Amino acid sequence: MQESFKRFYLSIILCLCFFTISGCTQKREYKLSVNVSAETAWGKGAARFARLVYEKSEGKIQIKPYYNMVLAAGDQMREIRLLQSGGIDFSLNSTINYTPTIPDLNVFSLPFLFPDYAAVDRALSAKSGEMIESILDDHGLVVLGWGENGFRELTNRLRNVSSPEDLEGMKVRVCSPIYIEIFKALNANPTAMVWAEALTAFRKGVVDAEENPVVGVIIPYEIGDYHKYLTLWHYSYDALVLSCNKNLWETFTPRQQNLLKTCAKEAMAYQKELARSGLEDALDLLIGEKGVTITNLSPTQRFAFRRKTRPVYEKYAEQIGWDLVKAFENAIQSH
Ligand code: X2X
Repeated sequence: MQESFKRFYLSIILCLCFFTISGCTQKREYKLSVNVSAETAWGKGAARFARLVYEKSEGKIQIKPYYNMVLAAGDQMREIRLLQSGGIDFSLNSTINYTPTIPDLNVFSLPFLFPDYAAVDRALSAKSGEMIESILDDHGLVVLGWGENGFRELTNRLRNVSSPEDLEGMKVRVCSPIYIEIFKALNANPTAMVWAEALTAFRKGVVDAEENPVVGVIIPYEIGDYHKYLTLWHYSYDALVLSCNKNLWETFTPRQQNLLKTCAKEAMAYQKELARSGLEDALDLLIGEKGVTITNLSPTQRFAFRRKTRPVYEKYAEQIGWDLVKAFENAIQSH
């Protein structure tokens, strides 16, 4: 009698194990979280990734993008927690939004670190890129590819900004602590809010200024309707990381992992191309249709901002660790 009970319980346990394991690998649909709308380059990159995976896996791996941060109830700074815990399977998010959880990612946002896109590409394909991927891995995330929101430029509704003095007292919406410190160093009045909240704040004129990439965000969200001044200052770069929860990653076969990485690379190359092209057209549209005044800073003008924000750079480099920061600086200078 006791023996048959034992066997009965054993078979139940085996069945549960079987269903749990097969349940993990045969999930009907995986969730991919995105902070912004489907119409942005960022959103289109996510859709391309999902479609490529579906096609190349012959419908076996289905990934559904969820836009506008709905999976994290609009809280872009906390999405990473859900990704780490498995509440979300994949995410295409800005590294900025992960910095409260992984402060090392602030390296991308250091003021005036990257001079241009070529420098970004060098940094991500060098040892610095590997170092960042291993940091993300230590936090339970597997990097599948790098996309790009772009260089963050300044828009405002009050006046032309070409020197730090012009920013004095200006109420600027930002999204993460390093940006609060940068704008404080410039004597502005920064305030942090998530993107959905920020859009209402621009509409109502509750804040005077914001900073975001032109093609990536300013155009699709029609910021030119509220802010008639744009300063091209390239003060901070915004990378997007396409990542997967590590426990989930381990349920995929090596072949599937390979397929996911290949699709991610292809989708992110497309996404970057969208984000990088079209700047000239975007600026023409802002000037012609929205009546925006554009200021392109000269190297001397840019240097005035750079000098004032240098203490923030050094403070954050200390926190991040100079070995990581130096690895980025070396890759950027290596040409
Ligand atoms: O919140 C922002 O400014 C945005 C949309 O660029 C990010 O998600 C970092």
